[in-house]
Amino acid sequence: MMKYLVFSLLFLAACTQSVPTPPAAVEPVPSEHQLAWHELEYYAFVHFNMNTFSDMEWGMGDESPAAFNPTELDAKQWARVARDAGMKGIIITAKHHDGFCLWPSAYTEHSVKNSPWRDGKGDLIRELREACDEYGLKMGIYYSPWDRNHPAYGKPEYITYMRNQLTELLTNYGDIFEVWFDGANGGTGYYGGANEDRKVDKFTYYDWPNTYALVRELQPGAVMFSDGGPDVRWVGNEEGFAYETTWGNLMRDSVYAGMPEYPEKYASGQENGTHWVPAEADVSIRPGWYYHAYEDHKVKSLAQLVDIYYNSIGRNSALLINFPVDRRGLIHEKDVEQIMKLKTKIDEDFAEDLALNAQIEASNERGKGFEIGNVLDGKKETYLASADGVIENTVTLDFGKPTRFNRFLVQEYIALGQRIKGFVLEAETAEGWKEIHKGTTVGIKRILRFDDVEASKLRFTISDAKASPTLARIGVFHAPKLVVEPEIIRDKSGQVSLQVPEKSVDIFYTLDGTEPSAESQRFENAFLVERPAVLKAVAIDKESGRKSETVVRYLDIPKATWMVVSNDSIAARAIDEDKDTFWKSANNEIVIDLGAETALQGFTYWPPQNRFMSGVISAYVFEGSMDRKNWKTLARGEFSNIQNNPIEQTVRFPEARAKYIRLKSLKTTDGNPASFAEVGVITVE
Ligand code: FUL
Repeated sequence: MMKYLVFSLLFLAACTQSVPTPPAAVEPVPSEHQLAWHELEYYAFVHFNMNTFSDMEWGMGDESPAAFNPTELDAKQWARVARDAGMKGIIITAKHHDGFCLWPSAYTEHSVKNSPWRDGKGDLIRELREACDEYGLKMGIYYSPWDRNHPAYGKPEYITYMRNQLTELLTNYGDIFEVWFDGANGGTGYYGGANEDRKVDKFTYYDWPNTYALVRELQPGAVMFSDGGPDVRWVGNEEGFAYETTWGNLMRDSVYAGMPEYPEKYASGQENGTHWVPAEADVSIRPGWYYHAYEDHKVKSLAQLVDIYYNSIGRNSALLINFPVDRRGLIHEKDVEQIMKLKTKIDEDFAEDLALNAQIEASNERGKGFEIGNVLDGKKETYLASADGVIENTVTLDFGKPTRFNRFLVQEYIALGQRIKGFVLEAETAEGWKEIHKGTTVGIKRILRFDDVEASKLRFTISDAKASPTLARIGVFHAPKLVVEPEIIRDKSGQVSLQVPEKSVDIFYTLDGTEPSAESQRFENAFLVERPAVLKAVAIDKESGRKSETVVRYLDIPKATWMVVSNDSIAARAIDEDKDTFWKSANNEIVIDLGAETALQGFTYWPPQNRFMSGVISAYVFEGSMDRKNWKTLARGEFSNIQNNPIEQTVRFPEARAKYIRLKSLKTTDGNPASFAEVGVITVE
């Protein structure tokens, strides 16, 4: 009897041992709707609204609804493009800062119902809903808390208005997957005719806890986005780049939308963050968020889009790429071409998973159900886990023969929390083991990009983690080479050179607007461009003949004779044709002697490009003079959204002649003296 009992106990112990339990969660963990959102990974933003017609980035709010009149609007075209590009949803700017509503809201006259579009009977949110349903996409809503049109903005009544509108949007248009709250808010505006500056306390004014509760009640499955979540956070820049170290966790209660120190302090998340608030990287396919015909040749190149992909999705972030839908109401042909090139390239890069042909083992396995095979089974709910207390784990892949690769993909099982905080990737080449990459975080997905390696074995070592680590997937790929377009560099005298990151290519260019090919002028040495011209250049791979995309740049007159009128020895940095150097002007202005009387049609301004720039001009006056005594105002206005998107600003005005020009700052984004990275002129129409 005793023997039988001991035997049964041992048997029981063996049984319980052979069915290990999952590792305990490491808090915080994603909620169910956040997990569903993580699956989307890649989706589209559409900026289309009043700004499309006023040619602005931030309308003042005084625009007439009569101006909103797309001629060929087709939401199905947007949905088709997004679906074909591999995107899973579309977020639409239902209302931007200027307050114009794309749906016939019952609470304002400032909407499509007073526009000529569809005779005032249109409802763009409804059209997009139908298009998304037809193409199997999810729909999201961008709603700007800031409203430069509404008379009550800044007062408590406006919060009621905002909630009424959210109720319309979140009740009448089916399931919404994401509600996007912009951090940019408060400032000058029309405000029903008051035309004044209205500051709000961004932390308290919107009573976010109750606004969030309303959204949650109306759309329980939706995630809410803002700088500080509550569900998804801003990545902290508008370039589409997450960070080497990116946590899903955030000290959420320390953050609010529009917080000035957010990008620097919080955007990459925190190891000890209290809530799960993963990153979303938002970026426009063109420099601006809204359509401007003058950016038709500035659509991002394939190389830029590929960088964005790897630096967002490959760094534990979702990716939201914006299409500035044009005045016809269509995604522009050029934008379609580029987004489809990205799709083709990414499909090529991940066409064959070499890990599937390898023998794979881990230095530690928790036991049955948590073995290494789970990282290759294509199922997201199975994963490798090590025993409790075992932090280090090394996964080795043996290809059995020298194998060429240049991408490594790894995923944690994030339902149990993000754990890994240190790893090393090594390969056994003909010269022995070699380190490829040493990193920190992994999260939902990490993709490492490196030069071709030929090796028979590959080793991924988790060296540090918050608790015994989990791995849901490992993949190894050999992506075909991407021939990158040349970079155009011009100096102050007008000399132009063309540079490429790789030596194994030839560069060809044209100056007459025609498409460059192997028959065009070959670039050997720097050349002078004296008159305004459109420069087009390509790189062609010597070995394969593969051609890069064409890079196009408009070059205006050289700055050879220009001088900044200032005693400061570094003032010339503002006209050195290098946007990476800048001059901070103590008196908030720059005066430039052009050296000769010049017929001007406009000017350009590059704000400083360093990471934590200061003195970025947001409101300006631009003047011209023949004698530096009598000045004439040629343009005056604001550079909207320049803080978040510090790109070149282009301002055109009716032709005027001047020998001297003066760009005066009326306001900088941080109140510091104005900085000028580069000032230029436009001399042709
Ligand atoms: C920013 C806004 O100010 C821009 O206009 C744009 O909507 C971008 C996505 O967010 O904060």
